[in-house]
Amino acid sequence: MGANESAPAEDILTQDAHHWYTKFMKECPSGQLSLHEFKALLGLTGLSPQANHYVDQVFNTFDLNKDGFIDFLEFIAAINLVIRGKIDQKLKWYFKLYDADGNGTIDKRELLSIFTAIQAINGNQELTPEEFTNMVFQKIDVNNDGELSLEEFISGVESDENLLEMISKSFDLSNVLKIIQSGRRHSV
Ligand SMILES: [Ca+2]
Ligand SMILES: [Ca+2]
Ligand SMILES: [Ca+2]
Repeated sequence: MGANESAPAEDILTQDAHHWYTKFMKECPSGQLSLHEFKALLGLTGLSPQANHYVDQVFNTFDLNKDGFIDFLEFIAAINLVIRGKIDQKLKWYFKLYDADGNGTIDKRELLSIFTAIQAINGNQELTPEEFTNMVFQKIDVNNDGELSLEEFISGVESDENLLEMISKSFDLSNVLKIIQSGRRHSV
């Protein structure tokens, strides 16, 4: 008790957690967000199959205990990680997201499909998904086997500021957060 170390970041986090909880419960009174509600909440309906697949994958990555719902703790963990996590943690998380078949490496097809989907959601980007994918592999597939290991991915992206920025931008959740923060309701 009375530990005197100041941890402003954590104080802010506690306040935020309460704020997020209120928003979350308002949107999702059951406290368990289904995939359908998740999509409705974010206005992600009527997507192309590829974009839809990406959203499914984001949902599954958030659903840490794999029970098919995002509960408040999982929701906070995801937000927390995406907003405030250390670069390492974030990259691990992105890696998991991009490794669609979960075999522990990212191949070109996986990266291409995720960037095609992201582009479908985010709209215009400077590079086509193909150009982007090829660039990423050129830069960070160190042993040139056409697959990105977790090591290659993390050390490669970490050591390349442009790439890091592009990867971070491609998974910018600020729109999502804005929607939730504004307390938008979806029809139940
Ligand atoms: Ca869950
Ligand atoms: Ca894979
Ligand atoms: Ca490799």
